[in-house]
Amino acid sequence: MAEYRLYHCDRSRSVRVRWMLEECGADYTLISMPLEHTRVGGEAYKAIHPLQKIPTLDFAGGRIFESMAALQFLAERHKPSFRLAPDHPDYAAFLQWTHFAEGTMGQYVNQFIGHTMVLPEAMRRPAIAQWAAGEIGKCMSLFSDQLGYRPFALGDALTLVDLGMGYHCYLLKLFRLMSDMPENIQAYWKMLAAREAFQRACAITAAA
Ligand SMILES: N[C@@H](CCC(=O)N[C@@H](CS)C(=O)NCC(=O)O)C(=O)O
Repeated sequence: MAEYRLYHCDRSRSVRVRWMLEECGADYTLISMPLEHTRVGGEAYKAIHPLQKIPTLDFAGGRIFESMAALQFLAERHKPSFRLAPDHPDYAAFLQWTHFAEGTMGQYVNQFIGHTMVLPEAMRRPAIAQWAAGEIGKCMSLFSDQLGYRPFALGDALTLVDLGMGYHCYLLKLFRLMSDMPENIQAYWKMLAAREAFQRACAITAAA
């Protein structure tokens, strides 16, 4: 049996975890299912994740269903170079931007996607989608300042911040918002999208 099982939906946050597993060269099985709002995976998946959200990373001795936590766990086990140690001068920035990806940016992305395509049409509110798109723009502008013209968010080496924010870049591209982003974000996205591990991670599965 593979070391990890990743419960996955195409284009969802599990792409982040799949990307990390690919970067790590980890041994994993992908369990792919359609992204169905509030009922992902049906009753069987409820036993794995009671909220039926994606992703879940399952392994001997545990289970994680927060994408950024899964990345951190995998970095500790397989890719310590993807995280900064507490005595590193950029450690505070590392924590700040790693959590920003889900804690701040993620909520606006959810609102935008929810009110443009995920929620049943009767529940969608264009004004909320518009507000969320504005907040996404502000978040990316702040991230653009952090990135500057360096290859990665914290400098010359890829860290978990790049997987966290890189996934959002992927969504911005899918939702045709990338061309509105600052020039350095567009260049950053192109470089991340060219990584073989990323390309394997976003390959569409039969369950789409
Ligand atoms: N903060 C969680 C978010 C998990 C989440 O909301 N996943 C979405 C897919 S990206 C989901 O499962 N949606 C199903 C639903 O809306 O019911 C993480 O980063 O893992």
